[in-house]
Amino acid sequence: MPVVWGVVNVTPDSFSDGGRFSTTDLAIRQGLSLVDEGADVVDVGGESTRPGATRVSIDTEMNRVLPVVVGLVEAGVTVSVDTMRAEVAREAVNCGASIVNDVSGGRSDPKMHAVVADLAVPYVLMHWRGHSVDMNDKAVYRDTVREVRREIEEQIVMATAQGVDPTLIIVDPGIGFAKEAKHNWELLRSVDALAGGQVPILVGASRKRFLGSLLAGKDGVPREVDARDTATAALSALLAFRGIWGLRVHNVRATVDAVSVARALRFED
Ligand code: PMM
Repeated sequence: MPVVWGVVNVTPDSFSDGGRFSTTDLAIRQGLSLVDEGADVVDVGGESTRPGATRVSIDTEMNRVLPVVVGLVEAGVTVSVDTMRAEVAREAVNCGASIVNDVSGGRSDPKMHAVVADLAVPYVLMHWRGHSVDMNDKAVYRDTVREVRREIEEQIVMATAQGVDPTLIIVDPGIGFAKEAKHNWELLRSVDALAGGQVPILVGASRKRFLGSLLAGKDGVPREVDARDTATAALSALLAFRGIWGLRVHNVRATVDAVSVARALRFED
């Protein structure tokens, strides 16, 4: 059954929880409560990747992320650092983070793969086509699954050429990153085909825009962000049933419950 990653965004502007956990104390408390709810990993990020977002400085990102990593690691939590910057990844791992989650798959910072190779920690390599400021313009595919798979494979080749241990790579289809709703659904339908069946696959669909439009009212207005947790949990159950490796979510309790349902249905005991 999948590992469940709980999200802590130490940002004022993330789409799903922006501003709620923007101080160190609040963010640490949120991480601990996600662990209480059953999170296996807490993913700490200091840079919003919502469509249209502009980048923050490396100092701002470090100042947001590192104290939260330290606090959670001290409490015994398994921490992943959600960053596109090699230096932030390095510092976070030095502070005790044990996984690097790079939404750019190494496309944003040319030093990332070499640093991850040096750190020798698990590395989430996500499908990504460009920074948030104009990523929606890059949501153009003729054959979504084939193109995403090919672009992921290219990044895996680059990462391993830099010394990243292939057995430490976790692949992520990058739901919502340079993708419209139909692309997200195509990828979710074929998620097992994305990395040749051998590599662990993490999915981060929680509360994303395509769920808002799926659940739009009769007036066409998308469902608001924090009313998308039931749909997120339904997707968690279905992906767990199909054998996904990991689920990255905001509402951990709902996904842990969903995973329990999938487990009971799939296995007899
Ligand atoms: N999505 C967001 C941020 N980080 N990391 C991974 N591996 N996969 C994702 O889909 C992903 C991510 C988008 O914003 P959020 O933190 O509010 O979910």
